[in-house]
Formats: sequence, C-alpha cells, structure tokens
Amino acid sequence: MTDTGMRRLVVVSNRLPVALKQIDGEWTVQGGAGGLVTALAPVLKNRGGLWIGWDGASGAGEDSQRLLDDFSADAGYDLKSVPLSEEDVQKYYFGFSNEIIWPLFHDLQTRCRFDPEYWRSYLDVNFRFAETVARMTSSDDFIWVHDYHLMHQAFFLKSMGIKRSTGFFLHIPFPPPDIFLKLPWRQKLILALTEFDLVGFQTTQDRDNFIKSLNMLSPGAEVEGEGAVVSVRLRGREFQAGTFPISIDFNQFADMAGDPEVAHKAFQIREALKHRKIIIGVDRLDYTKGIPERILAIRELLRHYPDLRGKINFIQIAVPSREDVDEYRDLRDEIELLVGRVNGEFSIPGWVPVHYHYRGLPQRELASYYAAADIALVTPLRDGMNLVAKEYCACNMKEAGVLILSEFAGAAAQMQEWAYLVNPYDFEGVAKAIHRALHWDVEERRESMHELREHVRGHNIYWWVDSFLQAGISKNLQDFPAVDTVRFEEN
Ligand code: GDG
Repeated sequence: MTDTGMRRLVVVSNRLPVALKQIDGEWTVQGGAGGLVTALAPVLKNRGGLWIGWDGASGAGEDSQRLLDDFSADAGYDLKSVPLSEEDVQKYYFGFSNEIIWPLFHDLQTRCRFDPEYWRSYLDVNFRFAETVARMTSSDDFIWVHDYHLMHQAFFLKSMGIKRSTGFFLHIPFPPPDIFLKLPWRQKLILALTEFDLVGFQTTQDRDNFIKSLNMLSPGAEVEGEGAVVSVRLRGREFQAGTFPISIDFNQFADMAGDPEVAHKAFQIREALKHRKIIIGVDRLDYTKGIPERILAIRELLRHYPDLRGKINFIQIAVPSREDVDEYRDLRDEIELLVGRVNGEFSIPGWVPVHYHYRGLPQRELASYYAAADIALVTPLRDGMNLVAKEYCACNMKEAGVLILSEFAGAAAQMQEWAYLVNPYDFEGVAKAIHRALHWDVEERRESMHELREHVRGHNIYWWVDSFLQAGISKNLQDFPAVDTVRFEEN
C-alpha cells in the first residue's frame, strides 16, 4: 500500500496519457489523445495511483521523468515512463502492434505483415514493461493492463516470480477463430492472456470469440457461469473473462455542451452553414473507421436524392494518427481525393457539400460540433466500442439528433435499439438511412435520443471502472478515494 494507506490502482498502457514533444529544442509535455486517455484520465485524477507507459519520445533522456513529475503534481497520480528506442518503436509499436494485431483483430487480415522480427521485439518490450511494473509496484496494488500492445504482462510477471493481482482490458475487438488462427504466434499469445486474473472485452461477442479460439488452441478449457463475467478453468488454474463495454464521462460532455459559450459556438456553426442539416463524422484517421466508405455514401445520397443538394452539409473531422506510416498517408490522400471529387461533382455557388478538417479540435469545440449536428454518422468497418457515438449523444441536449451507427461497432451491442444501424460497406443502405433519418419526425427522434442519453448516462465511465474493479478485486472506484492534490503532494 502507499504511505497514504490506500490500495493503489496501477494503469499500464503503451502510451502515457501525455506525450513529450520537442519544440524549438525544448522538451514539453502535451496532453494525449484517443479513446483510452479520454476514458481513463478522469478516473485516475487525484487518486494517488500510478500510470506506467511510454512517453512518446525516443530521446528526451533525463528530461523525461522531470517533466512527467511536474505533470504528476497537478494530476494527482504518478507517471512512470518505460523508454523505447527507435527500433522498438518501429518493430514493437508500428510493427507487431499496428501492422499485425490492429488489422487482424479488426478482421482485415490482408493488411497484416507477419514479420517474425516484430514478434521478437514485441516480447522484448513486453518483458521490459513487466520489469518496470515489478519494480514500481507492490503485491497490494491492482495492476490494470490496457490493450493489445501489452498482452504478455501477466505472463512475464509470473515468469519472474512476481505475484500481482492483474486485470487486462482489450479496447479493440477480438476476432472470430478463423481470423485469429491466422496469427503465427496464436497459441503463445492466447495462453499469455490466460495468465491474467481477469481478461475484459468490450462485447460478449468478443469474449465468446476469445473463448472459442482458446478452446481450439488449448482444448479442455471449462467455462463456468453466465452473464457478464464467467470463470474459465484451464490447466489447473482459473481466471475470469468478462464483458465491460467502455464509456465516457457523460456529465463532463453534457455540462460542456450546456455551457453557454459552447452552445453559442454551436449556434455559430449552424448559422455559418445557413441552418442546413448537418451530418457529422469524427474519427482518428484510420482505415478501420470507414471514412472513404462514408464519403461514398454521401455521394450516393446526393446522386440519389437530388432534392437534398444545397440542403445538407457533411462535416468530417479527421484527427491525424500514425502519420509516419505509409498506409495512413495513402489513406489521407484517398480521403482528400474523394472529398475533392464529391465537392467537384455537386458544389454550386454558396454551397460546398463536404467540409473536411484534417486536425484535432479542442474538446470544447468538438462538443459544439456534436451539439450542432442533426445526424452523427458513426460508421466504422469494425470498432472495439467507439466513444464518438456516446459523446455525440451526451452533447445532444436538445434530444433532436439521430445516431446512425455501424453494426460492426462494439457500441451497436448496447445502442442498437435506439440508433439507426447500418452496414458501412453498403453505400446505398447508408444513403437511405441518412435520407430516412432526415425525415424522422420530431417525436421519434426525441424518444430515441432520450433513451440513448439515458443509457449512456447510466452506463458511464465510472460504471465501467466499477464493473471491472468489482470483477477483478471486488472493489469499487470509491475504494480508491480521490485525495486532495495538495495533501497528496505533501505525502
Ligand atoms: C480505441 C478503440 C474504443 C476525436 N477527434 C477529436 C477528439 N477525438 C476523441 C474522441 C474520442 C476519441 O478521440 C476516439 O475514441 P474512439 O472510441 O472513437 O476510437 P479509438 O481512438 O480508435 O479508441 C475504440 C476506444 O479505444 C476506447 O476503448 O472505443 O473502439 O479503437 O474520445 O472524442 N478529441 C478532441 N478533438 C478531436 O478533434 N479533443
């Protein structure tokens, strides 16, 4: 336990919630982006825990921990960086994690590059992470490992003889066995996951896929129980496998959208677009998010329903991601070409149908866009959950918007009853869904959006953390109470 007498929550993820960047020769700390940070930063804030991960820089040297310590003092939890070399970043991060596991687990196996060097680097980096975890934690801590980069943490901790209470959460989907079995290192990888005390997935389908693959690769696994969390017995040991759909800090987004300044900005967006119907897409620029397919659906909409020309705007916010990777640069080119083509085909004086932003926006500005939009088009080809779908609902204070959601997003399992589900590969189907959504009557929209908001409000990020901690160590978040930052600093 810590000297504050609390049990500590230790988060381990590839990236810390901040990144070190060199600006004019000076290293500075910048806030991180992406689903994991959005979900976990409010959870650890001021709880005196520890976050272990890479700081995003391969050359900050001694500056790194000093800058992280400054950040820790404000955040109310400690940060510990695991240094990675350029070669680690290339082979473990861009290689194994993002050229093998990311596409494979999103059912896109033809994009995988099964390079054995990547596998060796992945094991090496996982070992070094586990060494840091062993050094920085005690047996009272709960070690919560996140995502596909670090699936070997419990395995290496055990092989070092370190006893820890461990949980793992997979933020991306777990593929069906016929896809998972393509992985050359499938058996080692799946058995490594069974070394955690608790393995968590976004949906029941993901958890079932995992159990099916486990059964095929290591026959004899016995599953006991029903419901969100089941026990799995295998080779004389037992672990839990559960479903924990991740969520957002609902109140934070709703309060932001209700702030007069944000509401005014939403009004200004609508005015600038002459109060046309606004359809919005918000994504990291990634091939799993289905952005080109979405633009093709907008083209289909304008071709098929000419009466909508001049009456709608599609705004796509694409946040730069993995920009050093050729495939992501090609995707950006493809999107920009498509935006140009659609605008070229339909623009008339005073109206350009597609507005494309290739940059991240401050969160409050993002909330204004959510609040201004009549329709959110959340159409990933495959997605673990998709937080954008939930953020859009939280910001829809007027309860007048429609969520059009891919059936292949994890979020569909929870939201299908009230969202408009579509197959993102079916451009005509998506175009029809948009057309129908534009003509839904006010009551129908209000009812659906009300239910969606109530669901996300009740199943928010704190509910998610509590469900995971309950299953892992029979504790709730309040068992890791928030501490006064000043007092925490003094300790
Ligand atoms: C992974 C899984 C799973 C986006 N644009 C801006 C911005 N964002 C924020 C959104 C949202 C986050 O990024 C994206 O989260 P997603 O869930 O949509 O997607 P991934 O980054 O792929 O996350 C995913 C998630 O982990 C959590 O488990 O849901 O399935 O792939 O929070 O708000 N934020 C700001 N400006 C932007 O322009 N500030």
